[in-house]
Amino acid sequence: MATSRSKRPPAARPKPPLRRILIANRGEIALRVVRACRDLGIAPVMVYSDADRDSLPVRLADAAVPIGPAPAAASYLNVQAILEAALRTGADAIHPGYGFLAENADFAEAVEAAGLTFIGPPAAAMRAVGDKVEARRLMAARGVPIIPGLTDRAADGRAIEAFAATAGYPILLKAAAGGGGKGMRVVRSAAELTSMLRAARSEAKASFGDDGVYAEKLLEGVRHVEIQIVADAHGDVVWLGERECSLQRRHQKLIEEAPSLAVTPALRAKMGALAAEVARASGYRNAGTVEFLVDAAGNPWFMEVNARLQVEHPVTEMVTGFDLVRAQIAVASGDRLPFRQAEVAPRGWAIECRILAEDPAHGFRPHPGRITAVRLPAGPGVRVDTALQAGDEVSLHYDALVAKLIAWGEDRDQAIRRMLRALREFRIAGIRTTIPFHIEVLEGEEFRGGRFDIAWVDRALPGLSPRLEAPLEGFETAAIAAAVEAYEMARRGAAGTGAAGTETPASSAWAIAGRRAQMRGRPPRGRWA
Ligand code: MV4
Repeated sequence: MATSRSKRPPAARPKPPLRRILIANRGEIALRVVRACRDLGIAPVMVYSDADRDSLPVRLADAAVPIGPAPAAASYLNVQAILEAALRTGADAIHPGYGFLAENADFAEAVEAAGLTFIGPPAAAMRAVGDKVEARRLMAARGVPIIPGLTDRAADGRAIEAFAATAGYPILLKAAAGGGGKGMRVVRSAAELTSMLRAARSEAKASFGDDGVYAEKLLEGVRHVEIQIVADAHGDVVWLGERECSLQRRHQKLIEEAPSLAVTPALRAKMGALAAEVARASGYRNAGTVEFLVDAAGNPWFMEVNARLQVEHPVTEMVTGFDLVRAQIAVASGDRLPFRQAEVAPRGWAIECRILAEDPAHGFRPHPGRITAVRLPAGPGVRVDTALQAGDEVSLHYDALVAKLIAWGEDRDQAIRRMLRALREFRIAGIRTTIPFHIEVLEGEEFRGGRFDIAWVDRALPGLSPRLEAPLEGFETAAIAAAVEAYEMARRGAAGTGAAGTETPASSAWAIAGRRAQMRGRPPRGRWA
């Protein structure tokens, strides 16, 4: 798809370059933006909650302003405190990261009203894609294939029943104001419709303050494939290829890769052109993602637009070589995009594993705690996006994402090998993480053969779980060694060998552990060391 300059808006007023950017976020994404600012000679300013005072992005920023207690509602969602911090520190722009206020059109508007630049899409574009029913109508009118279904909010069950009568069950009820899976209900027969509609409406109301619901045909055996786009204020839209995001659990993505095994060059060109059309139709600017479901026949179906930089943006950066945060800052400053469509030539393969503070051996239950030590992987083709430091507390106040591990290779096999190497080097002591899950998946035939869809993780987990038990922590190994030792000595003592308890035989568990540790020049720490 050629870059279109046909409907170029009036030349944007030249803006002065940005000198100070306030980062309204925390953790790895805040650090990612701090680093982009440094690379551009821009001063990063952080805001932080009481829980993040000693965090790495706060330490590395030029200035940092406390904005409230740990709960996000009182800090990272506190619009007034964030705007005041920006004005007080002389920032001229705000980068929202992802989550928190990133897709809040009222926040984007408030930032601009305060005379600051919002580094993200215009509020109007956010609103145009934020209502799923409006977005479906808009995209259908532009020839973008939408999933078969209603293009109006259902007033009652009748319109949905009429749709199901032609399309057939199962259907999927979705929240009009929704996204991300909240308020969704599968309906498998007419008999279920009334109760499912009631449930979808109340969940939509609770999640979005809007009980509007509509229906689509349920697509099964599909993959989630999304296209990265960047649009500037001069009418240019560039698409940067796809990301395969099917490996997820309860709408939390776990592994992403670029490119997707399910996308041929022809499908890529088609989806890229569709994504650029979605951007133009909604008046989009800045970085964004157009999500599609791709069915088994290779047809793309528009799902929704994510009006933000996404967690998984590094895989696109690794294969394209472009810095997406730099591109965001450039277009927010009014500059032209730093790359043209003809310069986008993805190379190799990139995979991202999301390292979460969750225990995959026990249903991915949250595993907060104090980080006692971190050993980061590195080496050829390995990137780690994390703000984690020894001493940090991983709390339940925020997202469970503690690190993103990204591996690049000339081909998918090399990327997988490098990822496995890096996963095995990685140590985060003090909490359980999803690292063992990633190792199991990447070693498996199904992932290697590309045989997965959006339901794969849920199907595969029962088979993976027994192999996910975390190796023992050092102190656990020591405790077991002590117990075995006590038992052996008691047994020898009872047998009348004499010296039990007064010396440590060379063959004792403690002695063996101690000698192994000496060989490595440090105290015994067990398998996790
Ligand atoms: C669907 C679908 C199947 N058919 N729509 C999930 C979140 C939101 N973005 C829409 N989602 C889905 N919409 C139709 N008509 C399946 C999903 C879906 C899904 C999509 C992508 C990645 C993971 C998913 C997990 C469950 C359901």
